[in-house]
Amino acid sequence: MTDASDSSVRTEGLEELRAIVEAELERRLPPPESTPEVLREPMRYSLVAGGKRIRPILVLLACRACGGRDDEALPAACALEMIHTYSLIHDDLPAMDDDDLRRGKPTNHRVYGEASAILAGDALLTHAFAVLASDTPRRDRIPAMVQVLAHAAGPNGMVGGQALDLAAEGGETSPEHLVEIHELKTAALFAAATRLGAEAAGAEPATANALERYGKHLGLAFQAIDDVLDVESSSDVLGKTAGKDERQAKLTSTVVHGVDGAREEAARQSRLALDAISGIAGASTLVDLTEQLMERIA
Ligand code: GRG
Repeated sequence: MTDASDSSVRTEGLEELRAIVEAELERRLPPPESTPEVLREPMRYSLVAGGKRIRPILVLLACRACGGRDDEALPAACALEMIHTYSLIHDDLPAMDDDDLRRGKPTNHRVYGEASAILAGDALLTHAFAVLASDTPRRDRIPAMVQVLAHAAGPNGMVGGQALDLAAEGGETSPEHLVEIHELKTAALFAAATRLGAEAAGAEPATANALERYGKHLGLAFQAIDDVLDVESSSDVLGKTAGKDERQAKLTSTVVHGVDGAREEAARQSRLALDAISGIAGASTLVDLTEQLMERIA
């Protein structure tokens, strides 16, 4: 395990952080002996399918920034990635975005059928809370962490954002409505990631609040870049279908601001993110991560 005083943290690349997360995700799937294989297999298919693992990496880095250890943050990191993965499985269903490609592979329902994909998503969502509540070492922080995760994933967070996103197709294009959707659909999980990392380390409220604010602005920047990449990149590079937002008449940053304006908005949000953590001495890796995410091509 790495602790915050280890100077190699500064130079550790995203690949190493990803490898830590990958190993833990596999380990924290429900056990094969007590889980129906017809359910475990589609859960595992999407969970270990790759992906950038940005949200769990944010949990780890926020925890380290507060002086915490990786083992304190890993249950929350895995729980968050399980919830994110469930959301992707359900988002790809025919009733929602009806997509064939995710993380460079056929979508869950294309491989296992719609019913199994719905159940795999349901099971990942529920199992996430079991992992968080059972495995988090700082037992006193668990109630607060469960609340953070539930709030970010539910009707006042990601699911609420998805509902507004679907309802906005072909409708009103105001910047205010766009921000409302992006805050819920994307930034809520990013803010939860950094808050959970802080809580896992037992951080003071002011530090946890600053990290949460960082996560929210980073999430808004991330979504603006995501909208640009949907226009400018290809399905091969992204590992998911490019150009879909326009075909589905989605309300995106590029619709509201244009491509250049969306990049400017991403830069503005990333500056706000960095401002939020400027007083946290251990946050230099989050500064590096912010810069890398602004330059991402996939
Ligand atoms: C179906 C409840 C429900 C929610 C769906 C996450 C989501 C809400 C929909 C997916 C579509 C989308 C564009 C969401 C915005 C958040 C986002 C950019 C997701 C993709 O996250 P990445 O790029 O994906 O981190 P990987 O595959 O790298 O993990």
